[in-house]
Amino acid sequence: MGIRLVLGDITEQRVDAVVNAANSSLLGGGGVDGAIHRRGGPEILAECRALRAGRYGNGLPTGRAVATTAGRLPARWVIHTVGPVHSAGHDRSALLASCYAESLRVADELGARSVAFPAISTGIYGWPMDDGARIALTTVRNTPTDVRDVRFVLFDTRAYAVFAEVLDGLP
Ligand code: AR6
Repeated sequence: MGIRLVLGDITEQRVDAVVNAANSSLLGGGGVDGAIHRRGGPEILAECRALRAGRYGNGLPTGRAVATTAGRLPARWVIHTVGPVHSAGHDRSALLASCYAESLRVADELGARSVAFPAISTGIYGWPMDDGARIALTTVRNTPTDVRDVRFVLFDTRAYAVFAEVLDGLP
């Protein structure tokens, strides 16, 4: 599997699946989530509402992932996952790792071969970028998957630089 870093906007990626840094309501929010629903249009939200009416009546648990189609985005699917809110007192790293592993598992179920990830939890959920990058890159590198092309889409040059440094240091 190839891992690439891209500076840009996740909603513009021409990949099979883009991953959304959602919240457990699945009903939208700010950041990546807001951008995906804004650019993707109302079909995505309609599918999210159907998931809430069915399988995820209590919301999507933190660390889990579920797919919808991608509306007007260039991607075919959106894989929604819920990152943990960063906490200084509790180590929630396993939940953040689970977001990446579960998203790849869902991508495999869909038959997706290319997936774009944002830096989950590093915005509104407050995760430090360097630790978020380490968890993201090591989890993706170590998760068995049929996905051939994983792209991390970083929104600014600082995030890009942090991911590049961590990727360079991986064994
Ligand atoms: N493309 C790529 N990266 C982006 C984009 C974009 N269009 N927009 C922001 N980022 P965040 P979280 C970066 O806050 O921390 C929402 O309200 C951003 O700079 O989107 O997991 C949800 O509904 C940061 O580095 O996600 C949840 O309530 C990273 O993407 C909550 O925010 C993630 O930032 C989730 O918070």
